[in-house]
Order: sequence, then C-alpha cells, then structure tokens
Amino acid sequence: DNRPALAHEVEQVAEVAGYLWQKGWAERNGGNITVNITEHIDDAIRAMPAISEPRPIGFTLPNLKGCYFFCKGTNKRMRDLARWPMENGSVIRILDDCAHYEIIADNPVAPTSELPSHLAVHSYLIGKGSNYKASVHTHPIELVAMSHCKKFLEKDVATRLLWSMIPETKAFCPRGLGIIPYKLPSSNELAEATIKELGDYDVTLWEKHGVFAVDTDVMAAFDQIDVLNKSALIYIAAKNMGFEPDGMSDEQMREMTVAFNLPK
Ligand code: 2HA
Ligand code: ZN
Repeated sequence: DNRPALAHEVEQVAEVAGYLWQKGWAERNGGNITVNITEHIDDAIRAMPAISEPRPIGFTLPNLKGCYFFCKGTNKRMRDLARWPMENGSVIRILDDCAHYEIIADNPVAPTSELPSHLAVHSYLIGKGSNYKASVHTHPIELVAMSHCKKFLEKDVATRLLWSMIPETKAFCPRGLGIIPYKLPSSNELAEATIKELGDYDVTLWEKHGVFAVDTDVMAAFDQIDVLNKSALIYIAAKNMGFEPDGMSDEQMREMTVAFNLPK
C-alpha cells in the first residue's frame, strides 16, 4: 500500500506551503509547488477514474508518459494549501499522448497557472536521469530585492556574495544561484530560460519576480532557497548597521570547499 508514502509527500508540501506563507514569501496566490509522485502510485491509484475532462498541457512532453504530479491549484493560497492540501491542490495524471492531463483527486482543483513551465522542468529532469522530484516557485523578499540591482544580475556575483556570508550557504546550496533576466510570468520563454540555467544551478532567481528551485523533495528545495535568503538577510543586516560586510575571504571559502568536498 503506497498511500502512506503519498500522504507523506502531500504533508511535506503542506508544511512547506506554511513556511512560505510565514516567511512572507507567498502573498495571495503567489508561488507554486509541483511534486512528481509517480513512484508512489500503485495500481489502486492508477485505476482511479478521472474527475476532469482531459486538458491540454500546452507542450508535448514525452518523458512524462504515465507520470503523476501533486500540484498547487491555480489561484489558491499557500496559506490555505498549508492547512487543506487536497482542497487547494490536486493530483494529475499525464495522458498517453503526453500533451494532456486529467485530475484524479477528491476535488477538481485546476493546477497552477505555471503548470506548463513546471511540467517542462520535470520533463527535463527525467530526461537527464535526475532524482529530483520537486519544484518550488516563491517570492522571497530579500532575494527579489537583490534582483533589482544590475550588479547582482551578472553571472555568479550574487552567488559569491551569498556564499561568503556564512559557511553553510555554499555547503547547502553548492551549485549557487542562477540568474534569469526578466520574462513574462507563465511564458514559454521563462520556462525555457529556467531549464537552461537548471543545467548549472538548482535555484534560479527570476529578475524582479522570485525564485524557482528544484531538488529531491519539496523540503530540500525549500531549504536551498531558505539558506540563500538567510545570507541575503545577513548582508542586509550588515548594510543596515552602516557597513559593507567583509564576507568570508577567498582562503576561507577554499578551505571550506575542500573540507566539505563541495564543487568548485
Ligand atoms: O502562481 O507566483 O508567477 C503565482 C505565481 C506566478
Ligand atoms: Zn511568481
């Protein structure tokens, strides 16, 4: 019986949704979470009838054949998802044409407006044989604020600054923060640019909008965003005390990178 494992996944989504709200990163319906739950789907769930008509994804994604996802609902609030996950999210099944999905959970909650980009990312992850199952999009205040400054939008400038605020940030976000220049929300261009950066980064910063992170599960994706935003807060605290923080030295960064066996 895979239902306990599936219920655990949904509980983790609800827990993270609560954190996003508490942190002030999820105003109104802001942000999205999708989790590839295919490994937890057993024959009983596979036999569940659809409760919606087939709906187009917007892309054809052959890697998603037979996949199932838990998705936050469109126009639903993270703070409501935290308390009532099955009223504010739903389980979808990808149909065999890989271009349509149907809803199979208790309530016909339509999935997130960012579904095409989230599913395109999951397809990309499957295609490269990744064990990453979760994607989180949210609006972390301090990281979004940094994205309003041109110098932080240059490749790896924000990564190096954030890593140097506290040793844990590189340890727990070892691939750094990729930068995506401003693109219209929900657009295919935004999805494509994000997928391109995910080749090098687990977390990307969407200029003047938010972050998009992927990891093995929803908690791990949240943790990467959280450590980066923590570093941004330390930077801001130092600036508010009236000085530019020194940051860890290159030598300290090198020592830590070797000791924790991190990528250069
Ligand atoms: O779904 O945050 O960017 C709400 C959003 C879209
Ligand atoms: Zn957003």
